Formats: sequence, structure tokens, C-alpha cells
Amino acid sequence: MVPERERPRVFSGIQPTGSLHLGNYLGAIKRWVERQDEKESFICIVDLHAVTVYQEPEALRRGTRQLAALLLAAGIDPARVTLFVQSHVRAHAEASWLLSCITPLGWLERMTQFKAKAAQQQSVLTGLLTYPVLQAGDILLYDADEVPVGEDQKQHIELARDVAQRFNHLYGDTFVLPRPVIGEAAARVMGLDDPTRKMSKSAKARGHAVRLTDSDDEIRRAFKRAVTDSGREIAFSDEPEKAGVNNLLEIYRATTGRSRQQVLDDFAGARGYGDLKQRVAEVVIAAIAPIRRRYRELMEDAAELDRILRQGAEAARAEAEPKLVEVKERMGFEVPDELRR
Ligand code: ATP
Ligand code: LTN
Repeated sequence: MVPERERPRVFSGIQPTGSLHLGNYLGAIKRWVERQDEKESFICIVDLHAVTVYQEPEALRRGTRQLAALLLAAGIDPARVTLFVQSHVRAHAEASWLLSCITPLGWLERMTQFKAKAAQQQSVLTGLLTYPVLQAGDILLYDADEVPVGEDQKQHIELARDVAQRFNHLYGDTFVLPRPVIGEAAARVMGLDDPTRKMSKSAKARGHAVRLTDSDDEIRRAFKRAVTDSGREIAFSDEPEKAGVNNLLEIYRATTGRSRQQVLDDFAGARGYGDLKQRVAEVVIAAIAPIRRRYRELMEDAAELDRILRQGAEAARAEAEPKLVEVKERMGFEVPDELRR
């Protein structure tokens, strides 16, 4: 049955595939932190998604712990949010298989992320194609209403909704229909080296991203080198040639939480782009430096990190396992007692 809940449920995920950047922070994590009291939230480190592209085992292990520490450092509070690692909860992999059996191939072949990532590989792995089905399972197992993500994930959340609808139609009302919740500011932070491409963990070019673990000087340097244009006008704009300046203003707006007009007022007396870049760098440093410091402390305390992740996995299983039993029963599987809680 689809439950009625007082507090809407939020679910979101992030891959342990490299250092977090400003796009991940402004587009997703900062908003998860800001809303952790309003909603009942589940935040998942999606290691099963990460292996859709080969991960060196030691790097995956390290990346998973680093990501957990960074999320905590950024303000995710394990007393208020269920923070857990996807592979610690077996129901995710199992839900993915069941849902793949009701998902038309054509829906997956149409996904723009699949098309873009597949184009970069010589041999395309099956998991890269079925990635959004695993993601649908993540969300649907927790009856999540809202999925706060960056703009790039909108299509995947809509697919999860379509899969839920199809399941409900075939087997009766089982899943809540989720919707993407995309921030108004910084929904798509662009690369500093190329403001026509989204800032991404997997892009390795120097000066592309600002990482949450970068030093103050590295951040200053990255902004100093940021690509702009040959003009002087500091304004929000959709024009492709103004994409660099627009990106800097968006970063400033999302970091400070100020309105477009306030941002323009702040820069009314600015002396050209050099001044703009420097001031954007300073607000970003003010936001990131404390995260970097807390991250270092958390990485020192392995036992505490283990405790938090164990507690998160236990709380997640308590939700996901009964839901999976319900799904299997609806589909006609015999569910033995030992698989029930
Ligand atoms: P990759 O480039 O390796 O695919 P990624 O940088 O996109 O990784 P994810 O783990 O896929 O990172 O995304 C985590 C969250 O960050 C998602 O909600 C995603 O929408 C958001 N996000 C990622 N990049 C940006 C960006 N440039 N601007 C805004 N939000 C972003
Ligand atoms: N595909 C997402 C990560 C992700 C996710 C999820 C996001 C996996 N499962 C469930 C929201 C809800 C990404 O790459 N950002």
C-alpha cells in the first residue's frame, strides 16, 4: 500500500567516484543540509552505481569513506538523516532486478546520460544501461516523494516515476510516485575551464572544477583562471558567450543565498572581471574552508565513521526490506518467513 505520511520523504544519492566539487555541493548537498529538519531524509552513497564504470577496488573503498566523511563535514547530521552506503542494504540490488523486468529497453536507451557516457567507452557495459533502474529501486524502496538533485538527474527521476506507475498499474498500488526537486540557483554549475560543460567529477582537465578539499590558494587560482569573455558587463545572461560570467554569478548567488538583484547590487561597483572572480573566490572559500577542516578531523576517527554508517544501514534496512517483501508478494513470489522482519 502507498502510505500517507505527515512529513514528506526525501531520498537522494551520490556516487563515491572522486572528489566532490562545487556543483555537487551547490546543486545537491547544500540543499540536503538546509532541508534536513523539514523532511524525513535518506542520503545514500551509491557505490553500486559507481561500478557501472570500472573502479579500482582500493579507490572505491577509499572513495566511499571519504565521501561519507565529506557529507558529514558539509553538515549532514546522522541524528536527523539516514546516511548509508547502498551496498550495505541488499534490497537495492534485488529491487533493481525485479524492476528491470518491467522496464522497456527503449526507455533506457533514450537516457541522455547513458548516450553521453556510452559514447566515451569502447565497450559499453550492461550496468551503464540499467543504471537508472537501480536508481529507481533506490527511490521507490523508501516511498520517497521528493528527490533533490541537480538538473542532470531530472530525466532519471522521471523514469523512476514511470517505472513506479507501470508497477502500480500491473500489480496494484505499491509505490509512491517520486518527483525531482531541482534548486532554483546553481542547478547546473558549469566547468570553470569551459562554461558550456557541466562541472563533473569525471572531467580531469586542470582548472575545470573547484573541489571541496582544495586549499584556499587552489580555489583562488581556479577562479582566477576561469574562462569569461572579452567584454566588461557583469550580468546574468543566457547568451552562450556570457556563459562564463553567468556561471560565476550563479555560483556567488547559490553560495551566499542572495537574490539576483542583490547579487547585481553587490557587483555594481566592481572593477571588471578580475574583481568579480576574486570576490566569488572569497565567498566560496568562506563556505568551503570549514568543511575541509571538519573533513580532516572526521577522517582521523575511523571507528566513529564506521559506527555512523552501520547505524545508517540498519535504519535503511528497516525501511527497504519490508518494502521489498511487499513488492515480491505483489509479483507472486513465495516469501519465506526468514526473509521477513
Ligand atoms: P560524474 O561526473 O562522475 O557523473 P557528478 O559530478 O555528476 O559525477 P554525481 O555523484 O553523479 O556527480 O552527482 C551527485 C549530485 O550532484 C547529483 O544530485 C547531481 O545532480 C549533482 N550535480 C553533479 N554535477 C552538478 C553540477 N555541475 N551542477 C549542479 N549539480 C550537480
Ligand atoms: N544517478 C545519481 C545518483 C543516484 C541517485 C539515486 C540520486 C543514485 N541513486 C537516487 C537520487 C536518487 C547521480 O549520478 N547523481
